[in-house]
Amino acid sequence: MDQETYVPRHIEDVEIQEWLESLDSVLLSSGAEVAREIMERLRAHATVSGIDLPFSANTPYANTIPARLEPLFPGDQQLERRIKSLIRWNALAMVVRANRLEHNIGGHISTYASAATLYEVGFNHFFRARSDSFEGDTVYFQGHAAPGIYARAFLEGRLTVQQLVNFRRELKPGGGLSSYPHPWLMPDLWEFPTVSMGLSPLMAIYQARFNRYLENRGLKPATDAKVWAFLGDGETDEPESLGAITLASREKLDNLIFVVNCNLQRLDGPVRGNGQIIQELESAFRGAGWNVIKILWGSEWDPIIERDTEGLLVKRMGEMVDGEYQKLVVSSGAYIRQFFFGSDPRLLKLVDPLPDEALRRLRLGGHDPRKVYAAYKAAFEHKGRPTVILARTIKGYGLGEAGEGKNVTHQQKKLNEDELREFRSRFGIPLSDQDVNELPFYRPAEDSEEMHYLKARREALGGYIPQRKVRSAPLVADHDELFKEFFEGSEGREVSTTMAFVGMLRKMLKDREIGKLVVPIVPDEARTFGMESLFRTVGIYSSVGQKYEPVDVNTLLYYKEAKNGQILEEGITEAGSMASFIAAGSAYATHGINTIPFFIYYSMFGFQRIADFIWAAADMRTRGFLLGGTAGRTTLAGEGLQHQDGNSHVLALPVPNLRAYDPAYAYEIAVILQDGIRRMYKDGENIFYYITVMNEPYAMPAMPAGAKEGILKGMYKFRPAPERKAKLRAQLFGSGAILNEVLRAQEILDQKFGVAADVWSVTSYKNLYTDGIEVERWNRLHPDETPRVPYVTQCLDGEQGVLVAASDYLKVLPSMISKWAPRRLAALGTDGFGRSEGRESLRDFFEVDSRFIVVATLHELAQDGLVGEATVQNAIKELNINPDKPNPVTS
Ligand SMILES: Cc1ncc(C[n+]2csc(CCOP(=O)(O)OP(=O)(O)O)c2C)c(N)n1
Ligand SMILES: [Mg+2]
Repeated sequence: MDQETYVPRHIEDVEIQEWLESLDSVLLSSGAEVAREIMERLRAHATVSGIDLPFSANTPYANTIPARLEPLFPGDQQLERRIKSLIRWNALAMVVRANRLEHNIGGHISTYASAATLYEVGFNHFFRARSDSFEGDTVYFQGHAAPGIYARAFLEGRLTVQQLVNFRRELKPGGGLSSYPHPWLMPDLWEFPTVSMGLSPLMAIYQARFNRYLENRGLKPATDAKVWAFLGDGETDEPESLGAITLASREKLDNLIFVVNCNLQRLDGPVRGNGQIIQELESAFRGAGWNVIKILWGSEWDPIIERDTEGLLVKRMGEMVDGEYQKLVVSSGAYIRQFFFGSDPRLLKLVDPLPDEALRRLRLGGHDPRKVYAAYKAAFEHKGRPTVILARTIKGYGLGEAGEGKNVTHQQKKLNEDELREFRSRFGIPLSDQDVNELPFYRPAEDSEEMHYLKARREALGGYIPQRKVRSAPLVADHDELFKEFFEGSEGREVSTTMAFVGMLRKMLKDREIGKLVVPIVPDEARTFGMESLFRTVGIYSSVGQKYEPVDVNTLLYYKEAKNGQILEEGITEAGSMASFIAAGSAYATHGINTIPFFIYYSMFGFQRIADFIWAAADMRTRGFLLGGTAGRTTLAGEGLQHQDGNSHVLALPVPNLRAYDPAYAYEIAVILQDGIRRMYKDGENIFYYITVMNEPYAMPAMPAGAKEGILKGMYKFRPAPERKAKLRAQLFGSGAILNEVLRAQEILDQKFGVAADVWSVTSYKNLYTDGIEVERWNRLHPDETPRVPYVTQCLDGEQGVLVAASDYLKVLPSMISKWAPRRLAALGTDGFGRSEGRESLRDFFEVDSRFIVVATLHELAQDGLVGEATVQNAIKELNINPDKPNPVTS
């Protein structure tokens, strides 16, 4: 057919009517599924017939669940409202009181005020607690809504008045409450730190996926437990928030529910003043394959919407930008009538019967428990896809003049007496005008209807949440046998520490006790680290197994995906891998399973890129091992400025419960791993590990006797000077692959310059530093007791000679321990941008090779007047060093 021959014509109303009626009749006789199938077929038919249908991931600006399909609300709405009102009050009182007691202590009222119904419907009907017989639902609470969660825990009898009074003043006698969810600070209550926005949505996705991983690997039974993540609409601007949503749909995570509190505002103002954040999010999530449920309008709108047979109202709703919607929130009923409905006389007619005040009271969907319940139920029952609920609310709901819908509302934390009274009356809090200004926390009598109801609901759902508990039993074995072989050295065979680590990993995977608990995590770098043999032996986790014959099926190490595969091959996402690490490393609490994650990645893309996740992991008491692969600014050759890592050991310093090691030899790694497993999984310490591993091959020596303690503490003497009677003496410190340069320097110094140098392996500057500051602190606070001695000082006591340290990281690492050394310490390191070069050139460029170590040693001796300057001068010449070479720090 030639389309050109058609003359465009007006579509007759009856024609449209016929189509609509036939769809209605299908819907009535055969249901939504059949109707959908017909629509899909029609769409396909239209496409093959050459009709160009516009793509739209959006549905109209209307509730996804129409009123007629709403389930019955199973609770007592009146009672639930009274309970919710008390929680609202206590949350508000807590923040306002804290700010009266301590000016500017902060806290948030308006976030919870907008989200109260979203949480309360969850607490009363959906969130199931963890118990011995059921793993429970996992809930990520929006960080800034914490006051509401505390206020509920107070009603539940789980927090005291004292604690509420001390909100944000945790150090006061009797204890207080942390500003936001922090398991480190409140380990019995909070499970997940959520306040750095964007982290929790991504963590929730990987948590839901990890739950499936545990099921598919037979580590826990399959259940219908859900992961709920509550986020702000402004929060979705963080790239992490939406960054992994396709993983959730790809993995068919119908155990995952996002609830986005769409109050259309963030901190400064509207999220999308000139657009519609809800529609934007809908298309992003639908496009990614999620089930999207919008709850935009409350029940009061239903009869109006029903009267609108022409669809004009939905059209008008879809035209308004969020800035206009926000304006309606702060406007009178008359304004709403004129501005919103007044755009079309037919719309005005729809609200004719309603007085202005009723127009002001038209609730939004997110404040209507019936709508919220309907959405949660649909999300709970949805199969095959994750669900996101986009709930429209008002920021600062109920604050009235004090901030409802206003741009300043996010920061409102002080209400005057009138505003408090208004809030009290609005929510029917039984407090007199006099009392209200004192901001008492209100808890109904134990035998009141409210308390009975509240407790009965939680009992029915298995107990209280949030609640954090260590659920796993400690490991029992000591794993001596497992690690023994690595203490023995490679007998001259050249291997890298990465290879050595992979060897240990392979062995751990076979261990009777920990084998099944090991979770190797890798972001598309397994081949780089020589881990591909594990593909075949333990398999790559895939929730669908392997639907294809891998291209390399005929090889020994083929790419094997399996439903019970053990490796989490995450693809190129350090953030996602870290989220898996967190899920696996906190399963000892979440699931009572001691999974031991080993997340190995390109070291430069760790702390540098995902430090905030690492900080959250620390807060969460996550256990496990982070392995920075291809580490060392000069050890990773060729890759240049963006890849060569001389930073991560400095960036690891701030994380208090992280133990960071830069080991040189296989036995050092073995000692650290064995001890780490013991400390974390047997003794239950809340620490985790960062270990750098390199790709430079060299012979691995056997462990010197008595080295274990020093390896773990941070330094030990690896090779004493060959000639101990020499007059010129030095103590040299090396770490990681640079230790070999130090050993070469030791030889040159001995043979060419008559300097006897002892060589120390410094496995952890962080440990030495932590020990030093702790000893200093103790001595400062205990002046009357025998002073303690830092470990560095103990080690160097009586050791003679000048001190020179070299590492593949910034010079600040050795420098920060120099104050506990008996003398000056010269530090060589790799400050500056990397270069694309070979190892030798890089070590020359950064001045950390054996020649520079020799020169630094001689220079130190010259400073002490033990050799002449000419000796240094000669050495520079003899070792072929260009003294006017570019400065690596600034070039
Ligand atoms: C990564 C990060 N950046 C900035 C902040 C500071 N901050 C706290 S709340 C907020 C606005 C939140 O808006 P939204 O996500 O819409 O939450 P609402 O309070 O509106 O529910 C900002 C910018 C933060 N907590 N985390
Ligand atoms: Mg918001």
